Amino acid sequence: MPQTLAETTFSAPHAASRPVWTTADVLALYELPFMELLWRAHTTHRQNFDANAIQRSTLLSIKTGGCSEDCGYCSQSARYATDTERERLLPLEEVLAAARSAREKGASRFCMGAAWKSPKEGDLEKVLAMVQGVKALGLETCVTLGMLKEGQAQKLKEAGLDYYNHNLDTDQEFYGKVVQSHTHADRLDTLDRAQEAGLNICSGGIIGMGESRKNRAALLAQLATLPKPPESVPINHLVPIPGTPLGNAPPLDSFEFVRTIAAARIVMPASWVRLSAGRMDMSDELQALCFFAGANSIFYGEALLTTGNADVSRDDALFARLGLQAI
Ligand code: SAM
Ligand code: DTB
Ligand code: SF4
Repeated sequence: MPQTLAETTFSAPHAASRPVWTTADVLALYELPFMELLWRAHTTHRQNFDANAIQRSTLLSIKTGGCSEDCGYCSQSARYATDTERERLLPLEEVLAAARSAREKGASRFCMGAAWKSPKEGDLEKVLAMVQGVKALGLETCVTLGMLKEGQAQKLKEAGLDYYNHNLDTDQEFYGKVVQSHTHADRLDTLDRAQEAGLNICSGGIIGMGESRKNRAALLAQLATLPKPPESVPINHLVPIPGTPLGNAPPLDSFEFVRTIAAARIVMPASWVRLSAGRMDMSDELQALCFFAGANSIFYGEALLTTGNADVSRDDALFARLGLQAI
């Protein structure tokens, strides 16, 4: 493990001297006894955040389906026969109405997702207007539009965008087994462009695609050692989509998912770690364990992009039962 664990856990967030996590270091965290790992993760969490406060983001798919890419987990790829229908880019007014409704329900951030390999210039102009409109409602803004070309990140920044979401999804070694139409290096280039433009980045991955523990550790090590760690780290549990190559992926041990949240918290102590896709199928107890392990953000609302999410009423009841404060 880098230096001593105490140094790792207690070092100032994003300090110049932040530890350089290797895959072996992160694997060593995964291999700790479960209670030890949870204790260390929770301790780190408390040193950096209010452990009883959970941030809530609401997602909206602004352009659904018909994507040229072949990501093996995705309902929106045009290459697989899924139930997702191709739709056009939503009109501005529809997006703003959804954002107003999310604000009324208590979300603090509004995330807009598009099923694109990368945005065309004309489409980007329309998204810029959406970002400006949502921002004017007093919400934080996030978009996920695929790969960004030179200058596009700058335009998003100028429009007032707070976060750009672009997940590494899995480590370099496993990536080619899940996606062939673009590379892991392409994903890193986009993160680089977004960070260079001064955007906060939201980048994490999907767990449960048949990757090994070493692949999971390598993903976290890579995220933690980006030039700047992502401000937001979504940890998605694969939602198996019938018709995709991963529609029948073998189930993952829930404790391995909790270990991933805990390891993410330890290696990225000052980042928001989001318990993302897959919550609908998780028990309240499993979610509570994830919050204890350091998850402090969720997607809040009836839907993710094309699949369902935990009901708002269920989330409200869970927050009340656990004494969690929504922020
Ligand atoms: N097209 C853009 C891209 O690929 O970056 C943005 C939209 S894409 C749907 C956003 C993210 O959703 C993916 O990077 C992946 O992490 C997540 N995702 C997609 N399908 C998923 C699934 N079936 N289960 C869990 N996460 C999924
Ligand atoms: C992220 O990491 N997960 C969200 C958001 N960022 C864009 C998307 C989850 C998608 C789950 C499958 C679906 O609804 O299509
Ligand atoms: Fe397209 Fe994004 Fe889905 Fe890949 S994950 S198929 S790029 S929408």
